[in-house]
Amino acid sequence: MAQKLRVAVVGAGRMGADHIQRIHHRISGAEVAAVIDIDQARVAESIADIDGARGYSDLDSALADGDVNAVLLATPGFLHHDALLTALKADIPILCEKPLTPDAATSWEVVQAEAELGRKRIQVGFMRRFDAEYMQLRQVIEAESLGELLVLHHQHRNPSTPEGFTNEMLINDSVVHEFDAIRYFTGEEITSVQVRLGKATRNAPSGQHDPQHVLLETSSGVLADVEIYVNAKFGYEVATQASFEDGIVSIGNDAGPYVRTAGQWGGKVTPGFEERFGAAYDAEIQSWVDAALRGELGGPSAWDGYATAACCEAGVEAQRTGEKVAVQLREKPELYL
Ligand code: ISE
Repeated sequence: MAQKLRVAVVGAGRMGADHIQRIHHRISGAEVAAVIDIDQARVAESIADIDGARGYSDLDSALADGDVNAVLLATPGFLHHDALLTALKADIPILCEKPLTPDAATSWEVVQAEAELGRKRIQVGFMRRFDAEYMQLRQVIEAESLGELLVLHHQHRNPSTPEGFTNEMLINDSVVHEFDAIRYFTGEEITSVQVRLGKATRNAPSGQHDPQHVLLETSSGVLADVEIYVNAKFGYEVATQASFEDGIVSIGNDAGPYVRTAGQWGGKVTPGFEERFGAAYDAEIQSWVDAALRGELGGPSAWDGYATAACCEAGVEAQRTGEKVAVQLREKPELYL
């Protein structure tokens, strides 16, 4: 393997631009070699301060030029499938922002293509696995230091939603993180999903029912619930409380300086996911780079992407029908065992 990853970043929007700056300024062992986006003005802006980085409008041309040995996909999920198959053909390390693809059938095609290649090349961008408190909670669960894990309560609150954020996206774009987090914490697959729609906020755009209450269970019977509330206005919050036989663990509560001034006391609310998970994104990308340079995978795999896509599919059906929907998973290929 090369000494450095020469990364082609596909998509120079909000996440792509963030990753470009991250790789350029904070990640060792990697540099931005190419940026690909149909919007050439955006490309030019994103590489303005990066010597040697080149702009393209499609991934094939960037790969054909031969200066690239890794791909980071930061386009919307519906564009991932074809780009993933192209990058797998090139047999180079891939970091794919979540979701792997927007549905289980196309995610399964990606898993099959990678299994055929016989090497794990795709890491999925579930950055929460690199958050310090997430890792600490997982350690408590694994070590059973508080006995068995019984129940997980997740709160996922966003201040507002971007234009075009549909009702299904509450599941596919937001709860998808919770599906992965529950699988990460428990080391188990999720077996069923139910969605309850209660009283809704007047602050949601039309077509969105917000908040929603998502109920899940895992293969050993751990119960989990998620409050997904994406127009919560006050700020950003992603928190979990875990109930064990011998104690309760809470993570994700706002921290930072506690200030008293002008007759008031308090601290600051986290504004968004970049601030909440900035350190986790750094750790995620560094882990991807370090592992890729060793020819390994540094985080969640294409199987994790497929399994969460299957949960999302069950979640959207549950949202529509109000029923408890079983998650359908195919047999795990040997590569991921
Ligand atoms: C967004 O795409 C993210 O990935 C954020 O982490 C999540 O909090 C938000 O709900 C999503 O829309």
